[in-house]
Amino acid sequence: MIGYPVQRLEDEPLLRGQARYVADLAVPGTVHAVFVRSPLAHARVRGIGVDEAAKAPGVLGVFGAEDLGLGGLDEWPPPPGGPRAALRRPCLARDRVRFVGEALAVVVAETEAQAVDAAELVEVDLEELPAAVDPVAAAAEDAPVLFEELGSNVARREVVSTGGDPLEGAEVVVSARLVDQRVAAVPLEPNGTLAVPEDDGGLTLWVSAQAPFQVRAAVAGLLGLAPEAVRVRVPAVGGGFGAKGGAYPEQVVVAALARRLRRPVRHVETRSENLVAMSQGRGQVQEVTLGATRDGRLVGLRARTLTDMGAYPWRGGIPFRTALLMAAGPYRVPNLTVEALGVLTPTTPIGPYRGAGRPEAALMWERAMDLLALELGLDPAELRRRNLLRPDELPRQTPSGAAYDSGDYPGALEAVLALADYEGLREEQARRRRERARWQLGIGLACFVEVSGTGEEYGALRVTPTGTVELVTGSSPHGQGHATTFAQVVAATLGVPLEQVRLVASDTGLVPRGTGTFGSRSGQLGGGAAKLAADEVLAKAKALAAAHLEAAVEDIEVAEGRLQVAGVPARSLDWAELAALAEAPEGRALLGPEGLFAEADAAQPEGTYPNGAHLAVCEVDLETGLARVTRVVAVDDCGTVINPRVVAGQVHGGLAQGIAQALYEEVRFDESGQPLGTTLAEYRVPSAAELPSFETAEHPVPTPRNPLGAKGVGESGTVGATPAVVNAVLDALAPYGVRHLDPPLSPERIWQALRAAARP
Ligand code: MCN
Repeated sequence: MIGYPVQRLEDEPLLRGQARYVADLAVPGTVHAVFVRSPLAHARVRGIGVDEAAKAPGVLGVFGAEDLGLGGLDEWPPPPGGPRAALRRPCLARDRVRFVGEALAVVVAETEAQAVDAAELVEVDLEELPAAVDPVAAAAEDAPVLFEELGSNVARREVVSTGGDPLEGAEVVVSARLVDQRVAAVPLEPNGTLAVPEDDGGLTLWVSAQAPFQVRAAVAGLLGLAPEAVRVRVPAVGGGFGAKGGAYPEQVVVAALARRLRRPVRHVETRSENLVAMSQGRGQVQEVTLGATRDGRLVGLRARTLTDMGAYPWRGGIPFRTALLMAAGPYRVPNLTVEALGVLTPTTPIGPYRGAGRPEAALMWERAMDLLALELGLDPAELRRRNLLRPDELPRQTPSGAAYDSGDYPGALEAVLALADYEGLREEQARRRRERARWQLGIGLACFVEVSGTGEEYGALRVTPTGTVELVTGSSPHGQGHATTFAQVVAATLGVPLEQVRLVASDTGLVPRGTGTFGSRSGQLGGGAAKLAADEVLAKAKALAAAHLEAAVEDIEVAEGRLQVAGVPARSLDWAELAALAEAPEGRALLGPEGLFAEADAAQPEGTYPNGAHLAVCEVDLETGLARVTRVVAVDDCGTVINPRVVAGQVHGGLAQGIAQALYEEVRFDESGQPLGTTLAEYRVPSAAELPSFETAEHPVPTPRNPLGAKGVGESGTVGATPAVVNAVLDALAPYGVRHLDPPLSPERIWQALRAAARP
């Protein structure tokens, strides 16, 4: 069962259009909320006029911050001194707005159309304040500040260092300034909330989310309710990609409205709303210097990274911290000093977006490595070969606090080179260069290590009277295939068919506790907890079977769908019979009232470190600047693979998003903080037509840190693909004098660079 490419069990309703999302839920009497959002990036709120809106047809109420009296959401993870009250993200802005799209007021009406019309009538009186939109400008000492209490826009500063001058002894040094541009998560389904007041004074909250317990904690906390009084339920989710990982102000407001009005209240974002209100990702400016010996051995890294956190430090601390954690990359780099700044700007808040810090670190390392290879006149693969950590150098503690577990980084590189026919590609490239072909070929490599699966996760297993095995998990799947892969883990232990395992998830009324699905954690931690619980249930069932079949416990073995006395299929019990026995007096005497039930909290404080080597092949048209990706070969190490089909699917999704960042996507603002492009006509998300067929392979080295040996895989595609594609395009352009370009590598950017380089 483990390692078998089982078809996903959860796909049928999704493919048939039968899955229900927040917008599809039909609760009688539901009314609709529409938010009034700031049209300015940075302004003082002088007043909000609601009289006209309140009189509009169908309107039940118009509410501002004062009316609802809600507090704010704390920054996560907190900085060393704990979260700062002054920097909380308000649920509705009170006297200041700090980004275009920040919610200022909310209108509730019987129909959505009425609420939209009435929201137009709300008069917002704002006094525009100066804004430093560019994060580098915002970090300057004389920049206009977003929070007077902070006195500066620099919300975080951390330094990791091995001490001294990291470049001392370097014979060759390369430097670059790189911009890892801001991107949007763009899930097919935007954020949505449906809050239903219950007769007992509690609340059921349907949300499109990745971590229902985080939403419950925030909503209950801000509404002054006991956590149990808020039941958070997650129906089908149309993508989260990290951006649905935390609690949003809008969720708290909708919950407060349902209690205030005693009506079910729904809010679902429009696409344009989503492109300003949902947290965005990346947004890092990197100044990097790499030193090496003349024969290409790394001596040290010095870097200064500036992470745009957007208007509130709310969840921008996650990518900020992870990028720093991964500062040592997959290489043997004896010395490093990295200074990381987290800077507030009057823009949509930054939060975790698939990869959340690791793609930033990988782009920095892999661009710098290619520039170093160019400087040394060494093949990029050879430079990496000389510096990748070997298996015997792991486990390893890095100066930035990462605890690499296991892996064969050079093996993954050799595998990708072989799969791609690296030599053949270089020959083809040389041919096109010789012939001065219009379409030049570029080959890009990215070697990386990333972090996954920190913290803990809950799992419980119960055998029901029919013999169905119910697995309760604290993870909250939204596309990752947990119903399939967790069932494989349980089936592998208990010997039951997959269809006999039922996953219970994403409902705080049915799951006692949980962390959620993000940080590529669920396979190893949710699956790991399922494994621990299944082992315990199996031990209980074996004791029960031994007593009933009058055999020794050691002689009871797992057979297909049953337990039997070793080698004697006639003396066996199926799981329904075992469940009945557990309920009978002898069973109760043996197992206690819990019967065939076990629960576990899988914990993994150090996390695990997936790694891999990705190779991209691009063709670049010298006449138009168009770059197209013709091949992506990805070799990944996610430890023991539970389901190769699911893993390949996860890698495909990540690669698509990584390529999208390399070539197409970018969130841009003008100098006053107005977003340039809040529709999918302007924000360029590629479709399958722009992407090649992916070639993926696993190079697994199990981790010793969990019982499955699994590392994460949900994000690795985004970590490797962006630098691989950027490196490929720049490899094609290298003979034409273009040293570096920041993504997205649009035809215009490439064309301009070619023209500038060609000028004498
Ligand atoms: N798996 C496996 N063998 C392994 C590791 C994982 O078979 N060695 C399986 C797991 O059991 C799980 C899947 O692969 O079914 C992904 O596992 P994992 O890497 O643990 O990631 P999570 O399940 O925790 O998912 C989170 C991850 C993240 S962080 C983002 S962002 C992301 C992603 O998953 N967002 C997604 N994949 C997504 N896929 C979809 N469809 N939609 C999103 O929003």
